[in-house]
Amino acid sequence: EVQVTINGRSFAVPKAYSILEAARANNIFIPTLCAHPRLKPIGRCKACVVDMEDGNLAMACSTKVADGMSLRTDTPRVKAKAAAVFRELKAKTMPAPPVRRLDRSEFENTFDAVTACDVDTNGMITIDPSMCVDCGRCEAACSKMQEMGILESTGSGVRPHGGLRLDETRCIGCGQCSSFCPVGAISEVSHIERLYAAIAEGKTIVAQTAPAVRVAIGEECGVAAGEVSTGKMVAALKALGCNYVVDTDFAADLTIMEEGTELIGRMQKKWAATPEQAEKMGPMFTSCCPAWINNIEIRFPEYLDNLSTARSPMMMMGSVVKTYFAKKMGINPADIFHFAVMPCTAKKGEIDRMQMVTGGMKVVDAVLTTRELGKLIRKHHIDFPALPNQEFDSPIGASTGAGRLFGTTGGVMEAALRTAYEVLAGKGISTLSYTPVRGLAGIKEASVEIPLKDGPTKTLRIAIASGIANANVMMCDIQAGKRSYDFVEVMACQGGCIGGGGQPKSLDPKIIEKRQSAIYSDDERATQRKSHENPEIMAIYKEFFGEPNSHKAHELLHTTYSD
Ligand code: HC1
Ligand code: SF4
Repeated sequence: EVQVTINGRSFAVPKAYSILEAARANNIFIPTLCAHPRLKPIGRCKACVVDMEDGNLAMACSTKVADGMSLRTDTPRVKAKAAAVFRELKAKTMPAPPVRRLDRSEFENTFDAVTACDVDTNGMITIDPSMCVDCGRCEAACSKMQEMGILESTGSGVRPHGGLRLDETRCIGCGQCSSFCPVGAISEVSHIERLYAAIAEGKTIVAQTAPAVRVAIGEECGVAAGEVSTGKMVAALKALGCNYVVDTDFAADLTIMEEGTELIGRMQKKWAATPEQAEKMGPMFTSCCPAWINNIEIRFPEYLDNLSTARSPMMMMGSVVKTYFAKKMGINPADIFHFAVMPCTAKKGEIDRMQMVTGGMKVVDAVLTTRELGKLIRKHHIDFPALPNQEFDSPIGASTGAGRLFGTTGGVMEAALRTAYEVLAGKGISTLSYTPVRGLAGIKEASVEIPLKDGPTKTLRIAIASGIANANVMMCDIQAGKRSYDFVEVMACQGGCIGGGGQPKSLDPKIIEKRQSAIYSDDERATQRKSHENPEIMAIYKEFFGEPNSHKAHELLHTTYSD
């Protein structure tokens, strides 16, 4: 017999044993595929690697034990290697997911055992260290660009800092790590299977598409960067099996009506208050970016009352699809599968927030990123550039230039000003393209003079932050009394949603500028450029909501936050 130490525990085993036999005799799991106790070692699958004391890896099936040998079967690189072997084999041999059966194969059981503990997720992004090549990009995106510091490169695959699981960290789900990963080791949590399942169940499929998707989806399927592909995107979604495609931009216009009314209400109180009281009230923050909401809940909970109560356009659209739209179309809301195509990974978490359950229902059933839609278009061999343009479906498919602007940093502010100024001043803002809020600076500020129609001229102090690092700098300054505003727009990704963590991966250094120019040109092309002029918005208030901020609007279009 010889003495071997496995994972810090010492065992006496026959000297003719392999490491694998020694481990099995002592109930220590080493994943294998080609090895079989009644066959001589084959040594082909290479899933059984173990970490030797000298730093080398050895194959447990074909390495004999030796007296005093010490090894580990539980290190990250060993687990990652086994998971990688099984994933590769599965990809090669079983392109479709194996059907769940009672008599699961040995391969399936071992596959689950080696991969389940390995993949880490918080419902928005997922990390598979076995695919990681340690390039360091995700860590740089998270720690240097976003200044979140969630991830670390360990030399044997990326992991959250401090040995935490992802959902124990302060990750906000922005997904920037996934958009920079060159191998897919960090990716969005896929919702493609949800869509396939709903189609198979015969549900009525309703898609909505975010403002930033139409200026980027082309990059995934053979169209030049900076082109607006709205009509082709709608056509592609119909070709993929959607019964209806409606426009998140319509809901962005709806957001302006709700959030703009809320802002006017807050400002009227602020302007009537003493300067000290007004200062104490602080700014109103926009609430459409879910990674920003996660951030304020985690890091600045004392400002939760300063968040607009308006749900994001995506969630407003969900409520509208399962109430107003379902009724108009004569469809039982329970038979609708409603998914959103978003440039964002955090949106996958937003749909699961308990505050979003409306009438006992989840209003958005799945979120596909722009990248996932690109994958589907390619997988189904849809010739995207050749598709004829198709229109969004009425009565929730019309948008104004203001709604379209939401896709870029500064866009929500610009859209809100177009409407709020007009309501307060009784006449339109002099320039529709309001340049102080345009461009890609991380923090932008302006003071807007508003001659009130029934009183003096008032000043609205506005600011815009894009990129969560800039937002956090701004927040610390606000806390310290170094900055003071009335209305602040925050988007967690640089450039706003056009630079979202679910957007196409690109090596073009000017990619954000190109997408931003596409958004501005889409605004200029619009027949109406102010949210309150959208005829379908006027109709939905007349027929369904009554007034902005009405009781029904509060129930379906507003929310609360978690502290
Ligand atoms: Fe966005 Fe929004 S603009 S958050 O950036 O308010 O994701 O595009 O859909 O909801 O409209 C994202 C984009 C998106 C919402 C809108
Ligand atoms: Fe960091 Fe954002 Fe990735 Fe979370 S999602 S790990 S915050 S880059």
